[in-house]
Amino acid sequence: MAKVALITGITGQDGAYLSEFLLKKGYIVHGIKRRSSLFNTERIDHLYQDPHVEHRNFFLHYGDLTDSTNLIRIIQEVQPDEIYNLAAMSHVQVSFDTPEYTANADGVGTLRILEAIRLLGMTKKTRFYQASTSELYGLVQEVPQSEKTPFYPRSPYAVAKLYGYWITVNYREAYDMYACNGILFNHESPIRGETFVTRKITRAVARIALGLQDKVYLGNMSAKRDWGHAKDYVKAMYLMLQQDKPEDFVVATGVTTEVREFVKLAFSEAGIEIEFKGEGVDEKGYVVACKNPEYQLKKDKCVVEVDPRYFRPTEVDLLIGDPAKAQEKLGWKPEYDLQGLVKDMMVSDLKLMKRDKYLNEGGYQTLNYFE
Ligand code: NDP
Ligand code: GDR
Repeated sequence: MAKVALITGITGQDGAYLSEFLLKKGYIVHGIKRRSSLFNTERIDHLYQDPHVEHRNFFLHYGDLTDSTNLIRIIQEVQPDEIYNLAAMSHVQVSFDTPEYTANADGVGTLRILEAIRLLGMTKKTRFYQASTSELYGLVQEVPQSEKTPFYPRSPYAVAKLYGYWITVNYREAYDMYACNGILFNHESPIRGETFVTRKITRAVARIALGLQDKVYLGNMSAKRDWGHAKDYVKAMYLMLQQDKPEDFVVATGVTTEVREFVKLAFSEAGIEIEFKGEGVDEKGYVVACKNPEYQLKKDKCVVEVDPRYFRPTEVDLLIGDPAKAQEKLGWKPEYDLQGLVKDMMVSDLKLMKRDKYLNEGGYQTLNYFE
């Protein structure tokens, strides 16, 4: 019998990669998507199956983490062997604008699913994965951060996720459920949301190279993140649910990099060398050399500026994870390093922006905002 998985947040970056991964493993995959006034399934459209076709293995259900009865009904109908709770208002800066909603969806939303499993009498059948985050560490206590490092969340998002983390631990201990937290450090990809810093950078670099835009405005370029590839990280989620007993795991590369270094690497993938001058809000990035004859960028052109609107009320300065436990117990090993990640994202965004340029030249409007 094929295993059945239910993925919340299936339309997001991780939901899309996890769906592909589980389908390849022979799972029947169900996902919860939100109703929206426009189609919001671009990342999983290649997996879509017409409801009129027989022998489907991919199903979508309308739902929302803020709606208990909806979640109970879907879980009862689907009878999943595994639930991956990936749905969340996942943008740290936006959580300062929508703190109450973020608490409801990211914090209480986790409780709603756990409680649905319990009320339906499925605690022995259904294994549960919670998308916890390195944002829990927040204010630096120690590095590298491991499963034993104390938490100090620094945003409404991280505080909501702290509730999600502990309620998962509590249901595991109180009801003997197979429930785990994956404490995942930042992971990116060509389908990363356009407003997270890596994707904002790779899209902007591609647009600057192609002459579609002049420069990119960023916030705190001194922040350091441990960036991996989402394709590698969804494998760790799956592995966490295949063990003899449920445990929490850090998933990270163990390498940390400044935002400004990521900017340099992205430009470098396009054959453009840049250097930063100045400090704080006056720091700017200038072209040193453009080795790709396809792009017309002059030396000394300013291509990066700081805009304080992207500063956060409280920032997480340094994240670097210790993936030793995941490597030892799960046998997890990433295939991509940072260079490979940046290359994958740049190849994809250059292709996408060439398409946009072509469309613009034909008189069609394309997405051109960067908030
Ligand atoms: P995305 O923002 O790409 O995807 C989030 C998903 O959640 C989308 O499908 C979104 O739907 C859905 N969603 C948002 N709010 C609700 C709601 N109220 N009810 C139902 N669905 C909702 O995030 P990622 O794929 O990058 O991350 C997956 C999870 O992992 C998130 O929980 C995130 O917080 C967490 N995480 C991510 C890390 C990363 O670096 N990517 C690191 C650590 C943790 P829609 O498409 O309609 O917006
Ligand atoms: P993060 O990711 O907050 O770590 O959360 P993000 O890419 O938004 O920010 C990373 C760092 O870059 C700095 N930064 C900017 N960030 C954005 N978005 N836009 C900018 O212009 C900019 N300039 C500098 C930020 O200040 C920050 O320090 C991500 C999300 O996926 C969460 O859901 C997840 O839990 C964590 O990663 C792990």
